[in-house]
Amino acid sequence: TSVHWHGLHLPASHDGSPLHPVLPGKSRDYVFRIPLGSAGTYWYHPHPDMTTTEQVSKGLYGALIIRPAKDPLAGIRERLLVLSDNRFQADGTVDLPHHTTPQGNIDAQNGREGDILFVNGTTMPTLSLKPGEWQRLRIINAAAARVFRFAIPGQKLLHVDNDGGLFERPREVDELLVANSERVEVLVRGGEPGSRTVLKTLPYDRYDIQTRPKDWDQPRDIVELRTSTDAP
Ligand SMILES: [Cu+2]
Repeated sequence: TSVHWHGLHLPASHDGSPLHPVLPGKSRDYVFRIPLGSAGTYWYHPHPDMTTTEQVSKGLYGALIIRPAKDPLAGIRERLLVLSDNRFQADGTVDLPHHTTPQGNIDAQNGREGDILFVNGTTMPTLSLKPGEWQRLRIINAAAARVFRFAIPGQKLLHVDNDGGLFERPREVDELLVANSERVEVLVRGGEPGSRTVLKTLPYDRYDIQTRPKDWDQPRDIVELRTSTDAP
């Protein structure tokens, strides 16, 4: 295997590329200095030749947050959402068909996509906010191939960071396209006491026409945002 530090600027020999595998039974130390100005949301995952999909789909990855000495958004509650998808066989094992099988061939053409969407290893979690409270969502697209198109119906997203670095000023958007491995940070706000909204992903057609999944054009729910009845 190897550990690739996705998005960080560091010496290539310590970036866990397929050229620097750690062989079975061996170990290695990754040594690097993180340059100033790197504050942001990143992730790490294995990157060995040919077996990256298998290792990542079995859960070998995680988030990496680099904090600045002085954060302009300090004081805003933070949430980390690591998004992925996966597919399982009837016995519960991860479905990783060989590329010579029909499904394996589709995976090879489109990129492997799963029908179950995970957030931090669980499905459809609930985040609670206070009425009017802002929260900062650090979102990592750790799916192998899925492209998310985030939207909260009836609400704008305040896009503040992309791939490790706050913008000079926030961008107000109705939806946000986030490709695989991309990281975004958005601010969301609690609504009326007791109200509920859902962060969804809207359809995004990136498929070969012959192998488009049949439900590709359906929006999917990702996270429930529930506003408490507490005082703001
Ligand atoms: Cu990567």
